[in-house]
Amino acid sequence: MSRYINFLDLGAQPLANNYLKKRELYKKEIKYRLKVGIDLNNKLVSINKPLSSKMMFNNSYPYRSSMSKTMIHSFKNLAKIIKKRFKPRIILEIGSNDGSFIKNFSKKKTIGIEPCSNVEKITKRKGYDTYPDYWNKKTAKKILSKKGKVDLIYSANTISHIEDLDEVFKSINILLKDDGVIILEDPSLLECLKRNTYDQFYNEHIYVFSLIGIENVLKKHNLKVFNVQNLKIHGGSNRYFIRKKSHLTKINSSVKMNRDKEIKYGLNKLSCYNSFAGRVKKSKKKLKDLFNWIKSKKKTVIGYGVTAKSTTILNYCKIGKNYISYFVDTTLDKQNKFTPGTKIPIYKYRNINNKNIDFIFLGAWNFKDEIFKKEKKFVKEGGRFITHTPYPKII
Ligand code: JHZ
Ligand code: SAH
Repeated sequence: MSRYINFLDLGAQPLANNYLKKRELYKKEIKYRLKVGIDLNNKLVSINKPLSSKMMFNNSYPYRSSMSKTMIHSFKNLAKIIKKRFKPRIILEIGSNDGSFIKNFSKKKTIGIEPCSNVEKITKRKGYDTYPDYWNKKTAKKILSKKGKVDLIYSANTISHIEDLDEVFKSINILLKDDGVIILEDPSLLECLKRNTYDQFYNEHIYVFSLIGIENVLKKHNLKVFNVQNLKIHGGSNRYFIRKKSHLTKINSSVKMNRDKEIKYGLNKLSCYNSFAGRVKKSKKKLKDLFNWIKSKKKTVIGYGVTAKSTTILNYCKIGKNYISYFVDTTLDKQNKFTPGTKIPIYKYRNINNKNIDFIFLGAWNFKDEIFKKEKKFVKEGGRFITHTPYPKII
């Protein structure tokens, strides 16, 4: 029997990555009620009514991994580790997006699975073997018949986007060699709660995983985590190294350490999530107060990096054009469009000019180090940033 309990209500939300064209501004947007809950049986935290994959991931998907140097470096470093430690002959990536990870390997060694054909094409054009498919048993069997079993399966920021986790791991078990390795990487629930980053919840993030949640899912598929790496990426992510139970040799001490850390924080108890929900409500009020104060001083705010996460913040806190004049972003498919729900214009990123801008709201707060490095001049000339994490403040 499921023991799923809602603990957070983030209100009516549009599709997080559905940037609006000018002609769509007066059309009714699809909205859904974003609630978050926990299944107390397996400790999986998820949004309560996931939308279909086809609705979210199709041939007009705008997200490109390559838009941040931080991601490019992270993928490059991981590729080095993989080559050195696991020496795989064939690697499969689930959710390969624009090829930012697989481009670190030779073309003969990789297979990419990416259902958004507009993005998949980018990698295919570079000569990589990619498939415009969703990851499931049918896809796994197709690859098996064409290529045989693979040595390593990598997936970053993707498994958390797929509702049926049993199907994910059954499909992995079809294609992975018995002594193969799985590496998964997703935002950490512990960091999300610690940093009050409630914006990790939106329609695409069906789950925000903890190690204890992941372990409960893997158990059913005879898979086991043998190492956990804590990463700074996306405001704190975990990289899980997994093997088939039958071929497990050693379990790194990081697994127990992370499990203990999560249990000590209370991730196995509902009370921990209820206090998080309380902090989120306070965060909303504080952010709104901050924006109102800035407005009363007649200062100008723009947004920097329009993210799926910022869709949640802006719609939950009801921050629209009256508070943020426009966003800038380097992603071609987001430019000259408008933010979902709040309809704030999005422009191509150009050098920031202090003359007309007093504050920058960090939509891409997860890349703040990269952005601060780029915008030294703005700060030197008196410009300031606004963030909502760990609590709303001016930096
Ligand atoms: P970023 C997306 O989330 C959606 P989002 C998805 N669900 C997910 O899990 C993660 O990605 C992986 C821009 N930018 O990565 C680029 C600049 O303009 O936080 C991006 O549009 N200038 C699949 O949307 C955005 O910010 C810069 O200097 O929350 C960052 O988006 C930098 C560094 C970024 O993902
Ligand atoms: N791995 C990249 C991209 C993350 S974006 C990175 O970490 O930056 C998530 C990607 O997963 C999207 O490109 C999306 O199309 C893909 N995706 C979503 N559902 C999927 C599914 N069921 N099977 C395979 N890929 C999926």
